[in-house]
Amino acid sequence: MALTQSEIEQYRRDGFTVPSYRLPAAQLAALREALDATLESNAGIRPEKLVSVHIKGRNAEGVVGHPTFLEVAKDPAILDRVQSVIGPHIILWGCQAFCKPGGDGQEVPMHQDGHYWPIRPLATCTVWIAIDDSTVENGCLRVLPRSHRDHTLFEHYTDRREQVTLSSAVMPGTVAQYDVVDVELEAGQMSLHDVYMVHGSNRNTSPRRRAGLAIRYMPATSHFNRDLIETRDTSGYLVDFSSRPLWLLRGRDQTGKNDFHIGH
Ligand SMILES: O=C(O)CCC(=O)C(=O)O
Repeated sequence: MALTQSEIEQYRRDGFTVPSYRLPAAQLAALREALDATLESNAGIRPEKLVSVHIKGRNAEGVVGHPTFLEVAKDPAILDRVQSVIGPHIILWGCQAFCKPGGDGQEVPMHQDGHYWPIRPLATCTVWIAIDDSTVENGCLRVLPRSHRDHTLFEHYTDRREQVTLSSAVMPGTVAQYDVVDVELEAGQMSLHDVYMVHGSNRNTSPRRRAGLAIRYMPATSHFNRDLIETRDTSGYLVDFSSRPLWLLRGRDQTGKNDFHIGH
């Protein structure tokens, strides 16, 4: 159930891959149902900003989560693929639904996730699952292949436009050498991407919704250091790492410093 050799090679070379694996139909239907319930219980929140949706009840970041997202995040078929790229010691530390409604789905400016995250050494594989078909028309994920290669954090600036989902964006000039690739996925397909890879997505001006679930896994050879980044809303919504629960899903904590009690 691991990634194939060519999928692993693409992940290492380009910073992302789209495995041949797809979610079974019943799991996809459960995800859709969970998303619908989550949209209903978070009517006051922009649906691109459903942070920590895997946490039951109203979480410290103001979102009411749903248990199905946590179930999917623990799915062995997904973990096997994550293990292929980050190794056998796996911590689940985040999960966000990015749901762009038809007609007014927000842009996610091109960025590197590493700027936001208190993980040292910086490492994470994001599994991005398409809950709806995700196409150029409805604002699919866009990536800059190979931008992860040197493990460089490029300079970012604050994007002050109101209608964007993240307010930190990579300085366009710093990544001009990379070509953009649109990652079109059918519902149930997924991509995996590296923490250093530059990515984002365009607005959804089509009539069709584009929802995706981004699940964040780090190797337990890194430390989720809650003291590094204070609770703040500088990314355009509240992010509270101080109370984020961590789940050790496979292997052992290699650092001896990760806390698996906080937030549970
Ligand atoms: O869903 C999107 O359009 C953006 C996702 C993203 O930025 C992420 O997974 O880090």
